[in-house]
Formats: sequence, structure tokens, C-alpha cells
Amino acid sequence: MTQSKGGRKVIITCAVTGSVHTPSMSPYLPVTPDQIAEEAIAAAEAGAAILHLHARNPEDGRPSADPAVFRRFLPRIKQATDAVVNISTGGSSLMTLDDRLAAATQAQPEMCSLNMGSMNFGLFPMLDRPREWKHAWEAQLLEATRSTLFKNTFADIEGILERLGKGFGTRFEFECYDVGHLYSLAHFRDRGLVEGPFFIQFVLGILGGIGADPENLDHMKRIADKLFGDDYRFSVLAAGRAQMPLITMAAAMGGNVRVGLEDSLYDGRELARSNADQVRRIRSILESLSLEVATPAEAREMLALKG
Ligand code: KMH
Ligand code: ZN
Repeated sequence: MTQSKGGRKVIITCAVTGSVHTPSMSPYLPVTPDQIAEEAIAAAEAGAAILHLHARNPEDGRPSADPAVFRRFLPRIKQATDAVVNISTGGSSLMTLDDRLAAATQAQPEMCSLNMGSMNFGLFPMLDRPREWKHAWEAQLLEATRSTLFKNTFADIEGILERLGKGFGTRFEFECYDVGHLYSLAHFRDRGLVEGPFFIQFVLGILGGIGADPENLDHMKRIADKLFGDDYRFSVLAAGRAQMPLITMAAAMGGNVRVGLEDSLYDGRELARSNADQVRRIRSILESLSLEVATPAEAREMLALKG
């Protein structure tokens, strides 16, 4: 762990919009390229060292994998901030793998997400379901995910490691939704397809994955310690209202944290008015625990990014 006089450094990732929440669930969810750029820049200014990014169709807010849409906000974010740009390769469970990889293949970013197994991917607790939908596609999307697998086969994962990792020097946010995914990552490490230090995102509270319970976080960490020793850093994201309690626990356990409207629409009991509000919220919690927030440069060093 990077130590300094003030305390341990904690990397804040902000996942700005994702593909799970929909515009009717919150008026604050950024969907246009301008909104995504502005929210990402404000999150970085508030202390996020890593920006985890998805795109949305600018017309109606539905998840998009179109590289042309990414090109409408990525340059602006890169120009305005020094934050690490992390492009999702998970996209949405309703996209093909080729579509999911298109933007990352063009942008060749420092970091991409890499989902470590196939699973049912249930949407977040019904609390987020509004009374009325603004767009018909929102209800259709929820229904479609009930009968769609989030497909991340061994061959898919190997392909991403080869194409983005070996090909472009991209490093990964390894999204692990259950303990088995940690063993899958260790398998690829043992085969020499990827090297540490690993940045492992423990994903808690997705229906179909491990639940957002403190015992599960403890178990994920114990198994990761056993498999990866000192050669990894963990971060936690927790879905919906579990976000703040579980990431606070992660920080207290020596980990890093992920916030953002992709994972939770809330700030306390209210809808979060921005991604930056969630960054500020966790930042003040970290500081009250005598932990320091890592700068982008410190995050790059901790995670051995290409810079
Ligand atoms: N929405 C998160 C639960 C990805 O973009 O690759 C998982 C995620 C997947 O961030
Ligand atoms: Zn994502």
C-alpha cells in the first residue's frame, strides 16, 4: 500500500452512467455526450482518479456501444482532466461482444473493465423502478434482461486479454461478481495471459452475483489474498443503497472504492444530484477515517498503468 505521512491512499473510481439505470429512474442520470463529459469532469475535480465510462444514445438515453458517441465525450474529458479513462467492455448484457469492444478498440485506453464470468444479470432493487416510464424502451430493457445471459466465456475473456491487454497495453478493472470469478482470474494469471498488480473490483449486490453482505466482502478479500497475495489491489462497488456502507467497509479493510450513478442513484435517502456529490460523500468519509484520496498519478503508480 502507498503510505504517506497523512495516511493510506485510496483510489476513488467514478462510474458515471453505466447501462443499468434509465432516465425515468433519475433526472440526474447523465445521458447526452455533454452531460457525460460534464459529470465526468466534475467527478474528477471532486477527487475521482478513475472514470469508468459507458455511452448512451444522445436522443433517448438508451445504452449505446457506438464509438462515434464515445468520441463526442472522451476528448473533452481527456483535455479537461488527468483522470484515468476506463472504458467499459461490459457495455450491457444485451449487446454483442463485438459491439462491447468497439469503442475500447478504437480508443486504446489506459484501462478497461473486464467481466470475469457469465451470469444472470438482474437489475437493481425495485426501489429504483419508477411509477411511469418516459420511454417504452426502458420497460422493454428491464424485461429483456430477465431472459438474457451476461455472456463472458473463457474464450471471450482470453480474447479481451489478448486484444486489449497484450495488443495495446491496456490494464484492467477485473469485475468479479462472485468468488469463482477470482479463481478464473488466477487461472489466466497462471497461464501467463495477464500479470499483476491486479486491480480487482468486488461487485456486490447484482442479482445473479454475490449479495451485498459484509460477510461476502470479507470472504472475497480472504480468497483474493490467498490467490494473489500482495500482487493485487481491491476495490468495491455495491449496487443501489448498499453502495456507501459497503464501500466504507472496503476502505476500512484496506481497499479502494467505486461510486457513481452507474451503481447507485442515491446520496443518503435522496436521489444523488450528481456523480460529484457521491465522490464528495465518500471523500469526506475517507478523510474522517484518516485516509487520503489518491491522485490520478498515484493511481497510475499503484496500478502500474501505461500512463
Ligand atoms: N454495472 C456494474 C455492476 C462493465 O461496465 O464492464 C458492472 C460494470 C460492468 O461496470
Ligand atoms: Zn460499467
